[in-house]
Amino acid sequence: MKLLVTGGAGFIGSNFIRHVLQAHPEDRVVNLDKLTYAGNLQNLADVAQDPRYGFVHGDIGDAKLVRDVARGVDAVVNFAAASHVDRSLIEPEEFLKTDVFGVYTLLEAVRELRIPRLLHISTDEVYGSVPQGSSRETDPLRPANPYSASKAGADLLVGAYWQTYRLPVLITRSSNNFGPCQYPEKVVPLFITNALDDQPLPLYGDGRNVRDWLYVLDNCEAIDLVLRRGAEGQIYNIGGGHEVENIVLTRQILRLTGKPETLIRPVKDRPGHDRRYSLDSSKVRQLGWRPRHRFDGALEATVAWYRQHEPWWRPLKSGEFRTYYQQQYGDR
Ligand code: NAD
Ligand code: TDX
Repeated sequence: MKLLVTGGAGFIGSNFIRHVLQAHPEDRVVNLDKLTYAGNLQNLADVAQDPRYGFVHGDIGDAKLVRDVARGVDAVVNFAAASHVDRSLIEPEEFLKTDVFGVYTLLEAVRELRIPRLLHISTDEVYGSVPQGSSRETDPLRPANPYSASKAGADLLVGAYWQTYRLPVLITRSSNNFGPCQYPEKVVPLFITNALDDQPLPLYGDGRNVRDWLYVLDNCEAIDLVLRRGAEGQIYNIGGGHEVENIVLTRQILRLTGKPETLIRPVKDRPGHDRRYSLDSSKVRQLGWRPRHRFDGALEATVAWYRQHEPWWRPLKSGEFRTYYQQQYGDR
């Protein structure tokens, strides 16, 4: 297959490109990425010279460029997004531009060029907070922040292109990912790198919000399966099946980094903070997927990765990032 992967220089996209090149020696991948603060070509340094891989710098909202790079591919896999909830509370515009309008631009290119498949990567956040039970693909969307509302908008648009034009689209909605190359603004790498630096771990609210954790390599396998075996017009939930309160996760990170619980700093809650996400993944399991990594081992491997890759994350921890956090919550 010849794939156009968009947003492939970010966390999940870069892990996915590496997975595809390893698992499918006959495949070729073009990576179109805007290289926002979250995009990092170092994530793909090990495949940069692979003749099956190519990189194009650009925006998924650039209709002409998208048509140029998409021409002749067998499938588009879209990871490109503004992806951090806290940033969407302060600067929603970028989220609407990329996560909604960018997806529209991709849909139009796929329609015009008659590309055989578009897999759009979405999120469990579109279902909103789930007090009990687990979300199924047919459940209503109740997004509660500008990030999840933008992602929900794109999902509805993708669904509309299926209904209206029978465009060959698929969607995956995964739960919270963790693993190598995740930008240290998301809770797992933020808390690991803060702990390694003996810095406080800012735990929002009462620390009892629940997330369902999925190791990024398991997500990549599921996405790959849906890409090759999924049915057109369908949505597939991909949940890790490991639901924990943030305080439990935080203590586990402190144990793995060998740091004291006195580093935990309760701070003001995130506005509109969804209490719990939970996915029913039986549909993707019926395709033959299940997570291969146990949570404890995967978190340990993730901590080891950040220990061993300080030159990767150290430059990302200075300047803009701290200002951003402080801008929002101050020191408390
Ligand atoms: P990320 O922020 O690490 O990476 C996003 C990538 O997209 C970056 O490389 C960035 O440069 C690129 N990008 C941003 N705007 C672009 C644009 N306009 N044109 C081209 N490239 C652009 O994000 P991630 O965590 O890897 O998430 C990837 C996808 O998975 C997103 O769609 C996100 O909504 C979804 N998702 C993430 C998680 C998670 O836990 N991280 C969970 C569920 C779903
Ligand atoms: O400093 C923090 N303190 C804290 O308590 C941060 C950054 C987060 N948290 C809490 C908020 C959440 O309950 O930890 C939990 C996880 O937060 P994030 O890492 O920001 O992830 P979340 O908001 O759950 O969204 C993530 O999962 C779904 C990704 O960022 C999205 O891209 C994905 O769609």
